[in-house]
Amino acid sequence: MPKITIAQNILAANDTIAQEVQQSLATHGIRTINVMSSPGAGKTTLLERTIARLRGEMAIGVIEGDIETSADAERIETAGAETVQINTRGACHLEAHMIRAALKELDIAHINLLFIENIGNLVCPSEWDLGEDLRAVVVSTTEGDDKPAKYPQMFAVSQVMIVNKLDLLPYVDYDVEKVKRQALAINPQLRIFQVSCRTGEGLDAWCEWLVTFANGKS
Ligand SMILES: Nc1nc2c(ncn2[C@@H]2O[C@H](COP(=O)(O)OP(=O)(O)OP(=O)(O)O)[C@@H](O)[C@H]2O)c(=O)[nH]1
Ligand SMILES: [Mg+2]
Ligand SMILES: [Zn+2]
Repeated sequence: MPKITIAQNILAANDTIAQEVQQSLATHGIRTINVMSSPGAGKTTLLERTIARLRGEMAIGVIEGDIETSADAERIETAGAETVQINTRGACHLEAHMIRAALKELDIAHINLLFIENIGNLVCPSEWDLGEDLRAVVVSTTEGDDKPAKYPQMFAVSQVMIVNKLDLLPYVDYDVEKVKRQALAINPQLRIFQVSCRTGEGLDAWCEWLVTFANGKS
């Protein structure tokens, strides 16, 4: 049907640009993570905490995707990483051509590790290849423990899952083991981190793994 054909053409065009982005990142020795989640799971907070811990060890760049505002990019710059804001003006996911444009604004000769914070949305960001090396999905204890089962595609295409807001477990009905079981049933290779960006719990393990990832070892 025409609609489906158009959608496939758009995705195919996206994949071609994503390959170009991937090549350019690889040429510069940059390792890239596409960070996805529902709105408010804690992507920006996780990046702020991560930058604070790792900025002495490596040069981190961030491409911030938001529908509107540059609030998240301002938070990231304050944390100490070079940042480019993309405002999609309505689009609910990032596309590879946006990343290609954003890379022109970054000092890519000096960046080791690049984060792309995608639009808060558990659905269509999973369909758009951005040329990244790895996809990470953040879930949090305030959003219900049925998300992997209800949004399986996001967990199928990710290599890493971060369960955030562990500090709120006493106040919410959230079974971390159930979430892990659901996610691993969809994707047995998923690497899982359990953190609280509020207390710092679990962030050492996450940052240690990031260092090996940035060095191309995982
Ligand atoms: N209690 C608690 N709150 C947290 C934690 N991590 C983030 N938050 C709070 O959750 C809210 C949303 O965090 P953000 O980091 O802005 O979430 P986001 O995923 O970047 O949101 P969008 O960019 O809008 O999709 C903020 O009020 C954070 O302070 C945590 O570990 N514990
Ligand atoms: Mg954010
Ligand atoms: Zn979308």
